[in-house]
Amino acid sequence: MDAESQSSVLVGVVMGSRNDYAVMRGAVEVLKEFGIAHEVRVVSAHRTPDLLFEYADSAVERGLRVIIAGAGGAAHLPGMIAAKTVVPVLGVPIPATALQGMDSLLSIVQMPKGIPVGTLAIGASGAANAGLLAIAMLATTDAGLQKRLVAWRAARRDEVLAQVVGEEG
Ligand code: RP5
Repeated sequence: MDAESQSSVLVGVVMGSRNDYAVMRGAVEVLKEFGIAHEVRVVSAHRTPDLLFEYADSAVERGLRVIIAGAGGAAHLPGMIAAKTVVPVLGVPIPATALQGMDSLLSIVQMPKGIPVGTLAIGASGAANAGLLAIAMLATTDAGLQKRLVAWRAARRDEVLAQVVGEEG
């Protein structure tokens, strides 16, 4: 659900380029699975800096509770957003460069003291985990959501317990 029509979007998912969506869809799919009102935007730190400022500046008054920001090349997007809002920012390094996202990871994770960005793994795992972490953050004040998150994890556990390998199958 890209919840633009809903009054209270809780999670903003932004990325530096539409090409990042191949990875960032992992976060969006998790948010959809849990029915979290969210929006998806392309916001580039170096190509649309004014939009970045406007988006981050208005995040509190728009009621956003978490912003997930994915970036590949010149991955200062999450840090710049965090610099302009106190809404928690989760950064996802995108493997879009010759360095396979290692440069993005280091750029996003090495925020100087004072302006934190919660940094996830490079790529698809990081995107999905950013969605799950956003849900866990929202769940601290939403008992129903917390219950569903616990059930989701139990289902993943049961999947693993049901796995058989080799001749045992
Ligand atoms: C960054 O530069 C984006 O996050 C993207 O990962 C990278 C390349 O962007 P495109 O040239 O693919 O649009 O801003």
